[in-house]
Amino acid sequence: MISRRPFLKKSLLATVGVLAAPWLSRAGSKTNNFVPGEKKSGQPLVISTWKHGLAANAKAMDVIRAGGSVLDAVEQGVMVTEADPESRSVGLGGLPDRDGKVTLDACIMDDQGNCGSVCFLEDIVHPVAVARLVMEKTPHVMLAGEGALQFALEQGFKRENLLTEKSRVDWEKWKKKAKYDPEVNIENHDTIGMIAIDEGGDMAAACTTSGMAYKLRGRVGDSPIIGAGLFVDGDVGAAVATGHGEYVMRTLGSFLIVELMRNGHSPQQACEEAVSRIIKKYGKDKRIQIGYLAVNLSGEYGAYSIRKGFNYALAGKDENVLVDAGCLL
Ligand code: SD4
Repeated sequence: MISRRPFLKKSLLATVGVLAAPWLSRAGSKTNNFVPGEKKSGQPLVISTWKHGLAANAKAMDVIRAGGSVLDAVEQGVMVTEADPESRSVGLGGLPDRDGKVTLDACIMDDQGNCGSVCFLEDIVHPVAVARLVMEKTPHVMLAGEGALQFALEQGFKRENLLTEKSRVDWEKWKKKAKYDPEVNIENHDTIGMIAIDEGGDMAAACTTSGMAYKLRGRVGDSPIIGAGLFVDGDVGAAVATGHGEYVMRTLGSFLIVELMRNGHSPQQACEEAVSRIIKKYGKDKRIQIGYLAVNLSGEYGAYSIRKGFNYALAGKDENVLVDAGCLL
């Protein structure tokens, strides 16, 4: 059996009874138990960032249990978070930019290398669904701003005001000082990145966010950038990111993790290495937080962040639990 000790040393299992779940033993392995290109997950697994991932995972797992594809699962899973006005960093109710506009970034990718993305999109509750149509109905990967909105409207999406009263009031309060001071470690207040793998080893991932609160107008983060906020390679596995996107973009974090797994790292080791590289390069003194999740073709997974506070939702066939990730600092 794969040893769990390195993982357990650094992380707390947040729910009683989790240790009984056999699929959890696939966490934190320091050995890589997959052969590139060989699919052998055996059992479905859905993993996603932060507490809001619990509801999203539940939906994704319903889709998989009903025989749906992993692509449908991740899309419909993260749409739960996009539609929830209480998730203040995703979709409806997301905190706005400095000018009071909610602007959304999202992407989706399957294990055949197909991917679609939208960024700086306004007035559409489900950017991930638009991203999927970019992937399926256009020869492009990414649409931005006005063009993305135009495409969404052409595809039948409806325009909606995404700035809820709660987010408007918070923005008005913020404007009094107008200090740009991103906080990314607040539960239920961050990007959702999700990876799903089914029994046959098919894999897909999605990522969706309103980005850093009170960002400069026009700012786009890592979340819609294929290779930064998310990456899937059908021969290896997948990774997703959350946190200060500028550092994920500077290090192309998700692509890096997948390449590390290709070269022999376990998902846990790969997440740890990607986090250490950020700290080596950009220093410990900044208030940056990044969290990564990764899954390989065998359904082994890893999670790691720069500092304390990052948690993730993990669902197997019968369980769906919140777990605190290990961290470097
Ligand atoms: C961004 N990565 O726009 C996103 C924000 C986020 O946790 O994930 N916060 O930079």
